[in-house]
Amino acid sequence: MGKKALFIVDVQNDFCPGGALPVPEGDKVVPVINALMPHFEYVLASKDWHPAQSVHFEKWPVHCVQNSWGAEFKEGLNTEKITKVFLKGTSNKDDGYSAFEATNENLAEYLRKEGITTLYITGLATDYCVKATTLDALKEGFEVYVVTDAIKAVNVHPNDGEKALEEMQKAGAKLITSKELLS
Ligand code: VGL
Ligand code: ZN
Repeated sequence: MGKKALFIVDVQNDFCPGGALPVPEGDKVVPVINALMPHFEYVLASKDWHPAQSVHFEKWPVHCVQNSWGAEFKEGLNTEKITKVFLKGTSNKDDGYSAFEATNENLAEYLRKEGITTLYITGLATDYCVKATTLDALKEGFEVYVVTDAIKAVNVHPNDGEKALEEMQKAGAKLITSKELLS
């Protein structure tokens, strides 16, 4: 049987209140994700990891610049449990929303090498990097559960988060709550 991994998308200071591109209630995912960690052998994370200048910053305020405070994991996240970090958004020529576009290590290859077939996706933001990572995971043939109380949306438009969830489900993602996952 395939192995499962907890995947934490972009839980970084800049995406939380007080950061450069705050996701409303972005910090609320931290205790939920921390509670899930002990139940997984593999706890993988991505970081939005932009060069100081990027076309990405024509759409968004400057955020998650490589090696800056804003790009660090959100305070309180149990980072000692994280077994591997995938850096994405590293090109100055595209957005690089998906963790499958990580450049320090190829995520799909890593998962296959470890025999991981199922991802439980958490983090920020539902309507951008969580969505892009989920859709790419499905395209690559992985089974995907999105943990609905462990994600938060930017909601540039009010229903973007809900629409993103529908889109992920249509593409084959399953929705689960952390309570269901822990029971
Ligand atoms: C993200 C907007 C810009 C995300 C990253 O992590 O969802 N959103 N860069
Ligand atoms: Zn970004």
